[in-house]
Amino acid sequence: MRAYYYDNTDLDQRESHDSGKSVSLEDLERVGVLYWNFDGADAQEQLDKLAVERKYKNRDQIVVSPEGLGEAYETKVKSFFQEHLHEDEEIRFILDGSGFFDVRSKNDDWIRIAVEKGDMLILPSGIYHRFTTDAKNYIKAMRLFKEDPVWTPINRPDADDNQYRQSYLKGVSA
Ligand code: KMT
Ligand code: NI
Repeated sequence: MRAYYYDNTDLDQRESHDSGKSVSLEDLERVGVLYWNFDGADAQEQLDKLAVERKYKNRDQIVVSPEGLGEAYETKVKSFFQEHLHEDEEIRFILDGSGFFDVRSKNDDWIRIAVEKGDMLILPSGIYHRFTTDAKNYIKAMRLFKEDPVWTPINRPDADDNQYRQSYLKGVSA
């Protein structure tokens, strides 16, 4: 994992867009984003332990690639990249491949989080974010959730008055 400020050029979303300005784990924590790296022989065990601690009872797997999604691939990639939030955490464990999660900083700039195999990422409910594959066009991820999966994205600015947005903003300004 590497996190950095997005460079805001007009290049394709799948390019790295690395401004050269790094973002630390502490900076990520300040906006409510949690990160772990689970690798080695006990990666699965580490993941299962976290899932128990945080009460993530359900999980599934998704492959985002032209092979995995067929003709829907380009449309899916575009829709994942629409700025949105959820009323639940977005919890992803990267099983293979790579991609980019972008989250908004406190100053409303984009922070790009480049993820690869072994990366475990939790985005808090109420944070504006988006996702894209990178130029390799392949990522396989486990999606975890507490109860039944609810993937409903609420796009910006429709979610500005949402109660989860409001409590997220209170939490990060505290
Ligand atoms: C999401 O919600 O943006 C996704 O699930 C993207 C694929 S997971 C790497
Ligand atoms: Ni999302």
